[in-house]
Amino acid sequence: MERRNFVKSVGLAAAVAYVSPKVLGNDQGIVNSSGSESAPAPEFPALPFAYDALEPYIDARTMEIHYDKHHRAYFNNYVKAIKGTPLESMEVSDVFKSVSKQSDLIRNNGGGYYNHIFFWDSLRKGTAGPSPELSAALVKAFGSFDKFREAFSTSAKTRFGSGWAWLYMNDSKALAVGSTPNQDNTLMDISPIKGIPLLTIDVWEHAYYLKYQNRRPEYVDAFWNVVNWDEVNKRYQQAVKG
Ligand code: MN3
Repeated sequence: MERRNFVKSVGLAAAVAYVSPKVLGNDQGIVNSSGSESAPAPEFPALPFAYDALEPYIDARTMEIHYDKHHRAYFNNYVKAIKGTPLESMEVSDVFKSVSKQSDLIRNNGGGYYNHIFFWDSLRKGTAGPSPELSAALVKAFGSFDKFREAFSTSAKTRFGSGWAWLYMNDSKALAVGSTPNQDNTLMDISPIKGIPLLTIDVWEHAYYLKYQNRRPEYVDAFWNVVNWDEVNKRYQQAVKG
């Protein structure tokens, strides 16, 4: 399955895509007693770049462990947690809309599954910057691009403990920044900051400790060298339309 299709399955677009049961082995796609096939589990998404693609800002060893151990564990635990439940046929982004009614297992692992995909797609070296439309919206909300960057960075640097900082479009269609604890995100009904996410940074220690140790501010400052503005611009366009 193409990565593009997978991204749709976690709710960044409309369609749901599944890996064929054959690929996953014989415990998937089992025909139940009513004769209908249960939903096969989604496939763990490929990392959209090589482990060393973001060097020296984010090192290859960190990327490998972060993706292959941390992200994979959230994914596996989420798939296990929803197995045999009505959530199995739902996009994870739709599960977030009423995640307050779900277990912590689903909230934390669903968040970890989704947030990391969103984070990987937020990262790439060498993109040009915000589009004229996004730039105008950032200036409107924050006064200038530099003030936006400062607000986002401060949010990331000051999030106590583990979590994420976000640029998002709130319900009034204005851009805002803020942070969420643990694996929460702005799509969750339990989040005090709500809206369509546009850009994120993971500030869990596992995202930077090998290279930066306790120096989270250095990692946050380095992050700006690898923001995938092409993706952020695209998300902004979609958010404005939606
Ligand atoms: Mn992480």
